Amino acid sequence: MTANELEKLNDEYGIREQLVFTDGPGGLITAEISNPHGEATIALHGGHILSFRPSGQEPVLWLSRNSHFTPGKAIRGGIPVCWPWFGDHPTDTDKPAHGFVRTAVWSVSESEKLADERTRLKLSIADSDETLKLWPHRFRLELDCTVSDVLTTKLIATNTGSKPFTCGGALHSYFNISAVPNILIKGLEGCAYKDKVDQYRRKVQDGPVSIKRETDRIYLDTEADCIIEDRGMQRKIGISKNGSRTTVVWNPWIDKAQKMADFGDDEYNGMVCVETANADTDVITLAPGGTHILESVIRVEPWAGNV
Ligand code: TA6
Repeated sequence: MTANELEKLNDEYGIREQLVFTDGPGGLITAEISNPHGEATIALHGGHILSFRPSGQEPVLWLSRNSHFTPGKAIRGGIPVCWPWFGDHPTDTDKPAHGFVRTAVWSVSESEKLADERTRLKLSIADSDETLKLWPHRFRLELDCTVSDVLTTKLIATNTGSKPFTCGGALHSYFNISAVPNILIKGLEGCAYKDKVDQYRRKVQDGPVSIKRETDRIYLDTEADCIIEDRGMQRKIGISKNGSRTTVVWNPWIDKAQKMADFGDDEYNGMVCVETANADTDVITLAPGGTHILESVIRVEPWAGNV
């Protein structure tokens, strides 16, 4: 984007003392949001929330020090938008994992200074010749994000075509933690899940989730809120959701981390993914003109820990 285009973007959507568009990492255009309640950075590349920090708190989202910030490549960390499928394409593994919107450039469609100084930004993307080659459906996808001491993110999918389509998706959130031995993830007790590190065997979650090895679990038919209790940081991260029946918990552990160029060898210990999704048997079908909203609400809750 030229300096002139960036200036026009700020003229149209910038908000004095709250929201400015700038050349971010790798020259990607990012929205820098800061208000009295918190701050966030959102890249137009992928509609990707890179960071979120409530005032007075440590960063809530994790971002790899080795992440790419390159057109056409996914960013490692923050909240990747996985759509219109989660994970590998159901029938063609030559297609990009987690769909194609996280590596495409989104447009700014709205910005707003809300009551009591909260900040709202809406990005959007629609079908194109490129997307139609990968997925033969017309769509509009919007990321509607409100930043305060809470990060509210809505992924709004609309079928703008003339035939129904079925889609999965996720807000694939990476969370910043003190160390994996210090955390418990609560909310998924008793939920059925598919264990990707054990040949997708179906299991039932017994008690809170702790991370002691590579963990990659697709919890199905759950609308439950989750809480990451981190006794190392003496904080809890609350993740509530709407329009989502799948929660995915992922930590690559050592071997997988070492195999990923965009993931530091030792970084597995400082992160965990708790993803707000619709995947596997929870995918959704949209009729022509239909809309679906996948929402996640992320907040830091006071520590009253006894873990
Ligand atoms: O959400 C967990 C997962 O599906 C893992 O299986 C792992 O592949 C992770 O997503 C990251 O995928 P990515 O394509 O971003 O490397």
